Amino acid sequence: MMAARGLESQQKYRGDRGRAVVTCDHRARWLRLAAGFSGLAALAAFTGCFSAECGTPTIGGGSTDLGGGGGGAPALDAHGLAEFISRMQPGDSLLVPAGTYVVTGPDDVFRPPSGTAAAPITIRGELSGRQGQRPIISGGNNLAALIRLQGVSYVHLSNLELTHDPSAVSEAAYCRDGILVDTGLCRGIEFTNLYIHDLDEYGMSIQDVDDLTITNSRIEYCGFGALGGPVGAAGGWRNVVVRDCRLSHSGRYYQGAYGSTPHSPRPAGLATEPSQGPLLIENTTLEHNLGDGLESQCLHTTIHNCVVANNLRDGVKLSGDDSTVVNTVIFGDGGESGPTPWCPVVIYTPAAQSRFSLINCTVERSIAGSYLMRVQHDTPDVPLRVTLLNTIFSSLADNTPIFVGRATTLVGTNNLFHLPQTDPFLEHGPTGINAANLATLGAGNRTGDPLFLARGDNYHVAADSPAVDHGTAAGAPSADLDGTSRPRGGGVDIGAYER
Ligand SMILES: [Ca+2]
Repeated sequence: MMAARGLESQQKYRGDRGRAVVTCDHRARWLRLAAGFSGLAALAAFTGCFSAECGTPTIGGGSTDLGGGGGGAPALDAHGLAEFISRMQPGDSLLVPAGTYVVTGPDDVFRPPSGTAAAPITIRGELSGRQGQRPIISGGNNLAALIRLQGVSYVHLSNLELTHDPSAVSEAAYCRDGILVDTGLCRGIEFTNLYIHDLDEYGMSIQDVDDLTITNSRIEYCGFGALGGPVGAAGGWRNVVVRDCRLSHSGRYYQGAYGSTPHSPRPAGLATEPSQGPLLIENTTLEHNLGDGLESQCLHTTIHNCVVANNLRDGVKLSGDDSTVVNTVIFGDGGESGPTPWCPVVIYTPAAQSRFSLINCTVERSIAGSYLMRVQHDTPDVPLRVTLLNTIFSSLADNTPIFVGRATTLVGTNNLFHLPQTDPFLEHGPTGINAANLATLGAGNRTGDPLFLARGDNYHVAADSPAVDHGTAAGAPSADLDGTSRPRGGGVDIGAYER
């Protein structure tokens, strides 16, 4: 049945679908792969490995078509690709050509098998055009996901666009997750240069993974969130890196409709369940999400060089021990105006003595009657250790204090506070801190207008800002959010940017 359907589909899409090119290290492996592929008999003959890919020029000089626009061979559709992918073996590399591949049912879902550390499974889209257009994998019929990894290891995916089928209507256009990582621990996974958008649930739903890297990817307009997933059964997220990504506009698309109505309680840019970590989020922008920008319940979370902006609910929300935010700007109200329970920074956990740090961050939000930061607001008697270093806290609105639970040990060094309409601006249990007793917080703290170049947009500071040269070098990162080395001028600046 599968073979017949594959060929039928290939003929149906003949001429307007791309060519799939498989490359591999060894001719023998390729032939074995080809022999097992049900639709291959009618396709173009093997001509050798793609030398640039396999690095074996004695074999190379050609490529193998799984179908396509040339030579009268039938093109391969999503179903054929899915079948082929299911037969890949460690070390195999599949080049998915330019084109659109419509996933119409569960049999079309890409389910790569495991590679090995030395010989991963590689599935790479062929970039086309001046804009580097990726092959598009689109789907509908309320599919759970377009790509599914279940307990597999050493799979590398790159250069693909995943979305719903824009040519379909109503349920035929419903598509839930882009990539689903569930049912078993996945290891050694790399996702690079993916564009995932306009899906009903998650861009990527990730349950249990160890050693996952997501780089240079853009995930937006997913109904439940860009990166998220269910509670893990094997430690959740471990050794996860998210780098050079844009995670935005979560909750602003659902089943064909755009708008500002949330369809999940808190569609976030990134949200994890409790996990072992570590999790590193670096050089990544999380903005315009209808839920939180970023909520990590991973132990050992590091947020480095990120911009978290204009999210409707909390900006950065942390609950895992040993979590740090560095060189990160957190700002914007997401369209909220009145008092809200949402904050730019929230720290909460039932785990006593958990440690959290903000280092060279810039935190700004001006919504009257709302906290600028909350630490153990609901469980003030559970003690934490919180360090605030070289960080700017700014709000122009009335009554926008920083709240820190009374049992928490708070150490603040060389921070700049500018909350002119809130006195005291920091509530630490029974202690109210303002300019008069700021020294009780620690050394080097000060108050004053940071003189942002453009509040709401550009959080670099003016040359005469009180942030300039008033940070401490001890514990400061060696470069700022722009990559400019620290210190410059007369010393380290307070905030995410050095001038
Ligand atoms: Ca400086």
